[in-house]
Amino acid sequence: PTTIHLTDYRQPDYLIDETHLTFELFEDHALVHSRLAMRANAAGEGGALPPLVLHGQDLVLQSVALDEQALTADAWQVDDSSLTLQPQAREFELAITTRIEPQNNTALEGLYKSGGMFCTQCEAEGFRKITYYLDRPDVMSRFTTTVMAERGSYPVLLSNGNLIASGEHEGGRHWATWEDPFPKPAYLFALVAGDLYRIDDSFTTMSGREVELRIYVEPENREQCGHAMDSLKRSMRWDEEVYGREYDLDIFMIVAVNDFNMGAMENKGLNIFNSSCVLAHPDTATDMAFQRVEAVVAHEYFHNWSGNRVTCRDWFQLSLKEGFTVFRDAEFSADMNSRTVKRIEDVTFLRANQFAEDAGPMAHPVRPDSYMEISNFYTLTIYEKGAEVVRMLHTLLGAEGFRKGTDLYFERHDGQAVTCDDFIAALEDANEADFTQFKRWYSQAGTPVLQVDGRYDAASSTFQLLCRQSCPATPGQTEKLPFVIPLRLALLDGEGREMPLQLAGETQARGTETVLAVTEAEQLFVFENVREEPLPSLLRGFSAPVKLVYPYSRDDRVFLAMHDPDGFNRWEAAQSLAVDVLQGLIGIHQAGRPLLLDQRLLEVHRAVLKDDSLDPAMVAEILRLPSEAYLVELAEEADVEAIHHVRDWVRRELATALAETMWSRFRQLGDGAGAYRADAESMARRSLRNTLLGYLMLTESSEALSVCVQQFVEAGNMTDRQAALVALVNSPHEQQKHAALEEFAQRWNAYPLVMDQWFSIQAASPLPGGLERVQGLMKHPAFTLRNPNKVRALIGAFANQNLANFHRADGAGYRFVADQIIELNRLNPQIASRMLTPLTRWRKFDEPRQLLMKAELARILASDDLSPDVYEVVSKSLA
Ligand code: HT7
Ligand code: ZN
Repeated sequence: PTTIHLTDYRQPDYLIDETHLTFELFEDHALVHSRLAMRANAAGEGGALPPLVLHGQDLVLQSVALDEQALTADAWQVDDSSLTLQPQAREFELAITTRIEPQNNTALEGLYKSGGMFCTQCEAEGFRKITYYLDRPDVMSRFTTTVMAERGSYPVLLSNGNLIASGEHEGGRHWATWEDPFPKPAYLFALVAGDLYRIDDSFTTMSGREVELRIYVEPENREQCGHAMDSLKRSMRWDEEVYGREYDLDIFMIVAVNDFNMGAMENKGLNIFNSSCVLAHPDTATDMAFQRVEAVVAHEYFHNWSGNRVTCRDWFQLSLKEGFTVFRDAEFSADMNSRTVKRIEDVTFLRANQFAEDAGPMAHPVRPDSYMEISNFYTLTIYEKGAEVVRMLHTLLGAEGFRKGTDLYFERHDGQAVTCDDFIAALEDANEADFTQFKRWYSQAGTPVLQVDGRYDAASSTFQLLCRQSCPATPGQTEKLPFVIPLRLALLDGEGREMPLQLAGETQARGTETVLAVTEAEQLFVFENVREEPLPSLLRGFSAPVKLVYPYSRDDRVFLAMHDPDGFNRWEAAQSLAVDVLQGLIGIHQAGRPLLLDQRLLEVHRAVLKDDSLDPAMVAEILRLPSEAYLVELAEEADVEAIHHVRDWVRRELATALAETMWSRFRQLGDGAGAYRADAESMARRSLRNTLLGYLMLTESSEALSVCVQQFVEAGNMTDRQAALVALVNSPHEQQKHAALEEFAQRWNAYPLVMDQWFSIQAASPLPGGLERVQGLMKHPAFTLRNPNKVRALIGAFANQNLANFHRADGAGYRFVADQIIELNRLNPQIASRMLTPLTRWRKFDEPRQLLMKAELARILASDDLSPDVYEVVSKSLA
């Protein structure tokens, strides 16, 4: 595979003003007829016309006509990836017919079949698997699409935009024509044909237009769409209120499919969703699934402006739409639920996963410089770090300034394909700001380290904060220049109250919380009139995606965990205390000395458990110890056995010592009876109660076991039932565990998404014999490597969430995952490539494990017919 560089970007030689597509769909093939109104892009007449090079892959070319004249085969050249011909005029009509086989498309890119339905996935470069085209985001065209299929099996025929005509053909076939008035790049094209049930609703926009809302699902899922529809309406309202963005077509459709490589796709007017991100019913979906549906529906809807109306010039700019849209959906979720808890969840995820990516062999800037396979760059860096970068801009400008900037961005670039620089320029111009240095966040990879030291001088009543920043080397980038790091902070007095902030050299006081912009490698900030030695509360709300180092003692962390008025930093203090305690104990365990729990951690947990004023979801977050993945990320060399052993030991110690307090809080939270409610308060209650159940089961008391079994049997919703199942599966109670697993599988075997949970719970269980259990489950009739959700549920959960078993010292876990990747490489390269991530992290582990992991990567590299997706990740991770 070749490497594509950002610096090689050139404008397209030709543009496509109109795209007319006709699809004839059959069981064993599809014919795609395209008619393109094209013109040369270069200004002016004169000069030779360049050759027209269209993208195309896995296509059988049937015919080509230029201005209605059929061409003979000597007038074009075709290879694996393109069709080249020579236009004779600056403006012309090109007509092409291709033949494809959607029923054999297991890569789920282009036009494929999911169950009995035809559907498409064109981002990033899937359209070229449908027909020859200029498949690049800066070529925007008005699409008209006719879909023809047999009426009995495919009564519903959909594409982007508005339905403008439909009719019958002889022999039981029918057709429908859709017209999308908005020019769009090919990656936003969509088509669906199937036997689907339709749920209808409507939304009146802020200007009073009525929009038809439709969700299409397989008929048996029709009761599971209410939450997605509510989420959609709330998203539409929120985008009007917060960003002034109104929906533009008369119809908005969502279709749920079972086989999908990612979460969902924002095709114009016709979003296609992984069914896991649409369907939610209390009987079958957990609270987490409800929240994911809400977030993904919002995310895809928000793309209508941040992505569709204003799109990316090239794929190096992917974070322009993804980072911004993740930021928008995170703010939406924060407004719909608890803001602090949402932030805690996102920061936890970022630190355990994106930080690891930024420190690994695939590390890349938010705007990468090069790639081999763009599908590999739908990463946590593009999405989550990209969203943090937008969040920092929001922090620096304030909500009002940020809104002025986004208004200008949407107004200035509506209908265009633009760059991250254009986004920044709009924010700058609307605010008279200068983000030249800030833009280093787009070009430099790696997680910066922000080292802060504080010194109080009682004589002068000053408090000095010395900030030093650095950023580790990443592939291709050894030296980094200083970033702009927004540091939100307060100074707390001995009672935990925020003190007034007065910076030396400034006349205006800054209130009791401020944001400092750290811009130098080393920078001193001096606060004056500080009446007593403060304890700083730093990086509040995780105001920048950095690793903060401050010489807090454990007592300082306890104090902040108990007193910081900022909820996020209270959690952060408890979390960092737990990290410190766990890291200390890991060292003690490695030295073969007996473990002893620091009582301060226990007392913090006891105090929050007893604090009725705290949101129960916050209590649950504080009680949840740092994950094994995060501890691996923080370690220089991760000792998997020690990490697993010590974390498990601390959980048991906490459970034993706090059993009484936990029982009383557990009972006080009620038994979950009564109608299920998906509101934040009810979810918070279930979250804490089930966290406590997990702890109480560690005490191995018969009472805990019977409460857990009872909850499993009697639960009125999937959240409680699943929490009980997890606790049983991870317990030593073999009989109850097997009975529960059996009962669960029997009851839910007709529900693929519930069975995904069943696979995943078992795959993630750290008890010995995990690999053999997973190997056994691969043979279960509900499992198939062809369905990405199943692969993620079983192989993904095993490799990412089951540290103890995946990293077995004999390397059998690695061998198993490598075998699956080799098989998946044939079927679905995108999914194969994603499954590689845990193996690419080999540098984190001890030498024997490094050798075993590298050997598996080398075996994959040597296997036949390697896709560019897998090749890129394996070769870069071994480099
Ligand atoms: N913009 C969408 C990206 C996407 C995708 C990319 C590669 C392969 C398959 C895919 N399915 C969806 C999703 C989003 O961020 O909204
Ligand atoms: Zn997106």
